[in-house]
Amino acid sequence: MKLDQQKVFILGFGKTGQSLLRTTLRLGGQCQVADTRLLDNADALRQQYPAVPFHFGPLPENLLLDSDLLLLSPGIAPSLPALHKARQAGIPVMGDVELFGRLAQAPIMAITGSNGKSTVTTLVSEMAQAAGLRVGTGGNLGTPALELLPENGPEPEWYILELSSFQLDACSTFRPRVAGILNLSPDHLDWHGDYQQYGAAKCRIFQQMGQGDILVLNADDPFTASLPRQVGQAVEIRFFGLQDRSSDAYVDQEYLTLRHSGPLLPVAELRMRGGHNVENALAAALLAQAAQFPLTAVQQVLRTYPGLPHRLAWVAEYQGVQYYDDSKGTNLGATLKAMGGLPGPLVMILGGDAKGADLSPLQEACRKQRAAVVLGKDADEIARLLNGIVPVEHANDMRDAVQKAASRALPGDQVLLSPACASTDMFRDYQDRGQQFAAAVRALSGGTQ
Ligand code: UMA
Ligand code: ADP
Repeated sequence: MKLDQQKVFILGFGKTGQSLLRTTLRLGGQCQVADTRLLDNADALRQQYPAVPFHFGPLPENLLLDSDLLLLSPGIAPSLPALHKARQAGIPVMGDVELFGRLAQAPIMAITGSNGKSTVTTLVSEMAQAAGLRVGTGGNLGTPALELLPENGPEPEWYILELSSFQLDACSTFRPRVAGILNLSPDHLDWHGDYQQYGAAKCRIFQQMGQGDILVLNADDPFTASLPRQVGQAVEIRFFGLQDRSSDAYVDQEYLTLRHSGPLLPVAELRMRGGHNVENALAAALLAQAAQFPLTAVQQVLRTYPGLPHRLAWVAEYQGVQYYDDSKGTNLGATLKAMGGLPGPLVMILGGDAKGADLSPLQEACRKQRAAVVLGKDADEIARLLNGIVPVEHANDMRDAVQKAASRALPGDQVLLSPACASTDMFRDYQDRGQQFAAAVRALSGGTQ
């Protein structure tokens, strides 16, 4: 693919925008960049790329109309007026994953879903590496897909990508050879407009798949279980499902089992904890099998991989109370799973940016819990929901939240940070939120922060 002399406009200049700029300059494009924020490092960027015009701040509606191609960062919502106008004018638009798919030669495995993506992507990548394969792993997980393309030298044997609904929404010809949709529950509704469009974006993962390709779906999830009628006939579908023995991966007599290979290992030997991680293990094993990674590597990783930080991670015990960090619980579905993974009673720390979601199912989930502490942008809304169901306290920051949670908890309880909300209204990101939680927990016992 060449972009010689083409006028390319890149929207958003975070990690992805930078990968788009490096790639399109290499392909010969004449690039401009716009970011609707006033970036602190604007001067440094202008010095680094003297030939590239940068636009910072609100976008004039006609700014993009003289372009041959628009390249989108995932965070750019379709409702942006300048983008809408450019689309109406017929200017081609694509995201970084679409561009990546056009440039990559090696086979691609792509994983999406509302929850469990990072865990499953990391597990499969570890399995491939344990088998001695060279893989490029990234996407929504952190490293932009385009950064995985080698400038010189051979490509990896597989690319393994975690993909968000934002990234998939901007795909049109992207074709993974193996793909997985893990589950669907409401998230990012402010960006997509509604649940149906959110689901439709996820479905773009299989729309170009064909002969010889394999799609892994969750038999226990109503959305993914209903997908086969939308999938092209040439695509082979394989299901994972906790108890369903007609699935291709399931649990039988306490063993994780693959239908075509037999028992893998006892559930009790899985290093990661929680029922949702049994699902993640089944999904990862099925994806690895679809890509023909050796089963010994699959077993080895499931036995040893401890799980990613900030996913239902035990932090400390203080005065008989266990503290858990599930800061990556950024939507309702994730938080409900995390709550179900602990015995309770729980003191919940909830709140942040709910992204337009209806969090009312928290009422039922909190009914038998000890208390809730709320913070962040949607704290008032969550407090209103839980009023009369469980004692609720407001907190100003994470330290305050942990102190209030500690004063409510009784010996034997667990304090769980699983906010059901994004973090960026108060924290740099979910990692920062989880680290502040752990520091505040340590401070309870007089430890340094
Ligand atoms: N920007 C605008 N206008 C907008 C929105 C954003 O100009 O309307 C600008 C911001 O000012 C900022 C830049 O765009 O300078 C940021 O771009 P971005 O939001 O697309 O984020 P990146 O830094 O490129 O990171 C993205 C993903 N972020 C989002 O989808 C929001 C990262 O996922 C991903 O790891 C990275 O690409 C590499 O692929 C993060 C995420 O929160 C972890 N993802 C969501 C999730 O997991 O729920 C989808
Ligand atoms: P994602 O990358 O999709 O956000 P992660 O693997 O980072 O998923 O897990 C994020 C959170 O989602 C975890 O902290 C946990 O609360 C929840 N979770 C993980 N796996 C699942 C699953 N299979 N089903 C539902 N919730 C899950």
